[in-house]
Amino acid sequence: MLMTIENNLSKTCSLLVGWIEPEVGSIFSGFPVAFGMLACTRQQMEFLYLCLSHIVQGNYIPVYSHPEPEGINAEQTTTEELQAPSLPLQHPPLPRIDLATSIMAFSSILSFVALAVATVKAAPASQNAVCSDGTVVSNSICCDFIPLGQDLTETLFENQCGETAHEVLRLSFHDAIAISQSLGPAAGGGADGSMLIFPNVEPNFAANLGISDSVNDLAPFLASGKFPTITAGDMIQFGAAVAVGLCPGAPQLEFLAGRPNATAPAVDGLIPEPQDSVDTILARFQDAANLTSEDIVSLLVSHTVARADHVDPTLDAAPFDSTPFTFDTQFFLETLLLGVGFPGTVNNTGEVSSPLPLTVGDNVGELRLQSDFELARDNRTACFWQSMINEEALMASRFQAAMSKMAVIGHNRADLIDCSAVVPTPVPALNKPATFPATKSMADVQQVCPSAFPSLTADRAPRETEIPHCPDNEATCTS
Ligand code: HEM
Ligand SMILES: [Ca+2]
Repeated sequence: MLMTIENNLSKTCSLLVGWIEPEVGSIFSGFPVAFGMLACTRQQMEFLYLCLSHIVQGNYIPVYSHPEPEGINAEQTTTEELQAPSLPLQHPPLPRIDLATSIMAFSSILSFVALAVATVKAAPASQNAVCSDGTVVSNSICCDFIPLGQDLTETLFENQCGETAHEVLRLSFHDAIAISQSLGPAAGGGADGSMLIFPNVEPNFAANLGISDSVNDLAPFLASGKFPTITAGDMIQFGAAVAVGLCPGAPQLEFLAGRPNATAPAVDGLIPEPQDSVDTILARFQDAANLTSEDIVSLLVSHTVARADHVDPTLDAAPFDSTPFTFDTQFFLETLLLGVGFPGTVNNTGEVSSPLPLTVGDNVGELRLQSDFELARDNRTACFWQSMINEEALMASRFQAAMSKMAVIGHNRADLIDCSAVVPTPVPALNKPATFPATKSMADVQQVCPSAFPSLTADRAPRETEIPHCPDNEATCTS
C-alpha cells in the first residue's frame, strides 16, 4: 500500500502550507468557511487539527519524509501501513511559517479544509475501478479528471485548438522546466503547479510573459470546489493533455496523477528564452532533467500549434507556422526556409526574419523565433529536426514520449498513478502531407543535415498565402 496515513498527513499539510503563502490567498479566498466545516467528519477534523498543530508548532512535515505517525488514528490505516518504509526526501527546503502567520491564516485554512480533506479521502485505495461513464481506470482517483476534462474542453478551450489551448500547453512547459539539478531543490520543484499556487511570483518573470493568461484561465477551475482532489500540478499537466488533443494530428498524451502541490515558487532564470544560444538551451534542459537534444526537438513539436503575443508586442497572435491550429509537421519545414521579412516591427529580441511575413489585418504573418531558427540549423539538432518533416506519425510519437518525461519532472514516476485512460481521445488527424507554402520551393530550404531532404509538393497560388487568425477559417473568433 503506497499511500499511508503518513503520506496523507504530509500531503494535507503540504497543501495547507502551500496555501498559507499570501500569493495563494487570492485563488481560494472565495471559498466559504462554513463549507469546509460542514464537509468534515469528527475524525477528519481531528486529522486537520493535528495537521494545523504541526504547522503552528513549526513541525511541518514535508511530503515523502518520514513523519511521526504515533497517535494518528484515521480511516483505512493499518499497523502495517504505518510501518511501511518511507519514501526518499525529495523536496526543496520548506518555507518556515511563524505562529502569527499561522494564526492569521487559520480562518483561511479552514476554508480550505474541504479541499485538503477530500484529497486525503481520495488517496489511492482501489485498483481497476470503473468510472461512472464506464471508463476503466487503474485507480478510482482517475475518475475525478473526467468531468474536469469535459469542463476544460467545453468552457475554456471551446472545443478548439485555439489560443487558450495553446497557452495551457505552454504553461505545462514553463511549470515543469523550472527546476535545476545544479542549483538544488530550492530553485524549483518542476511540474508542481507552482505557477498556480504562487500566481504573483513566477508569472511575473520576463521569460514567462503572457503565461498569466493561462494561470488566470486555470485558477477558477482549481478554486471552484468542483475538483477538490485535483492538485495544481496535475491540473496543469492534465490541462495540456486535453488541450493538445483538440489539435488535429496530436497524439493522446499519457497522464499520471498525484503531483503534490508546490510549497514554494521557482527562482527566476530557468525558462529558456528565444534569444538564448543553442549551447545555453541544451545546457538548461540537461540541468533541469537530463533532457537530450532529441528531447528538446521533440518538445518543440508544440510550436506547430503556437503563436506569439509578446515577442513583437505590436502583434496579436503571430504564428510559428502556417497552420497554427493543426498538429502537423509544417513547423519543421517552414523553420528551414530562407527568412525574407518580419510580420510586424523589426529588431525584436529573440526574433529573426521569417519566410512568410505577410500580415493582412488580423491575419498576422509568420513569426520566427531565433531559438527555433538556430536549433533547426545546429549540427547537434538539424538532422533530427529535418527527420520530422512530413513524418506526422514519428513526430506525434516522439512528442508523446518527450511530454511523458516533461510532465513528471520533479517527481518519481513510481509515486504517480497512471490515469492516461481519462485523457480524452484526440480529434482525428487531417492526414494532409507537408507542402511548401505557396511561392516557396526546395530552392528556399537552408539545409544543414546531409541526409536526403523529403520530396514535397508545393501549394499552388500566385502569391504568399495569408495565415488565418481564426480556427476553421471563421471570420471572427474569441481566440
Ligand atoms: C527552447 C525552448 C523554447 C523557447 C525558447 C520557447 C519560446 C517561446 C516563445 C518566445 C513563445 C511566444 C510567447 C509569446 O510571445 O506569447 C512561445 C510560445 C509557445 N511555446 Fe515555446 N519555447 C520553447 C519550448 C517550448 C516547449 C518545450 C513547449 C511545450 C512543450 C512550448 C510550447 C509553446 C506554445 C504552445 C506556445 C504558444 C502559446 C500561445 O500560442 O499563446 N515551447 N515559446
Ligand atoms: Ca501547425
